[in-house]
Amino acid sequence: MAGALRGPSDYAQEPTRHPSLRINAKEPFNAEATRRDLVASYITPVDLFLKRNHGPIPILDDIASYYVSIGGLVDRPAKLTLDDIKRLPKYNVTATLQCAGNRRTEMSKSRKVRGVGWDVCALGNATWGGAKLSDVLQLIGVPYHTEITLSGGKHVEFTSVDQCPEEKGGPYKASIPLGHATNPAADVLVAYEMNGEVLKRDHGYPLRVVVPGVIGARSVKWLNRIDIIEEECQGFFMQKDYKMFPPSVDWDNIVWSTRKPQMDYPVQSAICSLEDTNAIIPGEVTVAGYALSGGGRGIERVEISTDGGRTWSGAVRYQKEGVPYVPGDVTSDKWAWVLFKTVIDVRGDTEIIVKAVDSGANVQPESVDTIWNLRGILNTCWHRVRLLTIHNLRSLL
Ligand SMILES: Nc1nc2c(c(=O)[nH]1)N[C@H]1C(S)=C(S)[C@@H](COP(=O)(O)O)O[C@H]1N2
Ligand SMILES: [Mo]
Repeated sequence: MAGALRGPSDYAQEPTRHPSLRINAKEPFNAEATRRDLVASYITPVDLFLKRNHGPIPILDDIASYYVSIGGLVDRPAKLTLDDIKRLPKYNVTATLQCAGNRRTEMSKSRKVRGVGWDVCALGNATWGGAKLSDVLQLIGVPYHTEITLSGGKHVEFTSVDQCPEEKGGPYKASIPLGHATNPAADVLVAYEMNGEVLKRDHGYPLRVVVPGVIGARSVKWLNRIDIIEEECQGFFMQKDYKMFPPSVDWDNIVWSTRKPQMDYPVQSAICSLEDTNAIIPGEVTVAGYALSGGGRGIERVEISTDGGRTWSGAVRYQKEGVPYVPGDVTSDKWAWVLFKTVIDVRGDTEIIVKAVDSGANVQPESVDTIWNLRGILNTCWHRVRLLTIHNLRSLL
């Protein structure tokens, strides 16, 4: 079966999806939760979790003959079945997966960008169950904390089975540095569970990679191969996509090779209890949403402004009920978002702004123009929503 493993070439056998999802593209299927659904719980239900695809969803249900081939620059190439992976120590890692295209629609309003439009919900927070990639690689003779192998391997490439137009019908691929892959503390998983259930087809059944703290594009679903390679993966999604260019670069002057593939995501936050524009009755308004950063950095502060950013007040951050959130503490989920909440008193028309500060003291940029890029990735500018008061509504009720 492996080697010849290939997903379908059309969309005749897609899984069923939750009706409340906001669909941004049907084929390939790209959908996000509504804002309120997304922050209703710390752990995102699988049904409401971001679905981000570049081709039809593979069907790999012949588990008896399924295996992952591990090869490239290694002394002991191997074929690992699902059971082989499950025999390794199992870890449950709560990590937020965020697509680099999150908030692209908003960036496109400043100046047009190319790519699937996303509101602020192209992410989700799940507890992933699986083996550590560092243990999988150790099994085939690559020790922990290896930056380079004797045969010159410096990157770990993940290859899927889906047919992506960008790869001319070939599979989705990505790589991460070998030092990252072999660092047990980086918690990179070869996952077979999501929120305690068998991984769903939409999310990579039977096996996917989860690279915590890194843009979603590197967490390859429907894993077919793992290869130790010399240079980073040359696939489309590493070399011709998911790179951050400055606003001066456009389609007529882009030189893709001048940038590295994006890995960590920067600090981000968004308000999810309100839409972009809201009609409200003057009084108390709940401002709630999420904040997260990449690279395992925690969230130091989440702040709200109602005067255009002149003054800010802190919002309460939380992950688990009854446990105070302390960034960097063992009680906190290092790779996961924090939710925030605050109540403000609104008298008249108001713009509410949120921004977060991570534990590296990184802040979100004020304006989208300074980070505009032609692919519309990593829109992390201050998130703003507008409240328009309906002054007379109360007397009508
Ligand atoms: N095989 C494969 N893996 C993939 C993709 C894909 O299209 N094919 N999309 C990537 C992108 S861009 C993102 S953001 C995440 C989304 O994962 P999810 O659909 O489980 O939320 O998967 C990544 N892994
Ligand atoms: Mo993505």
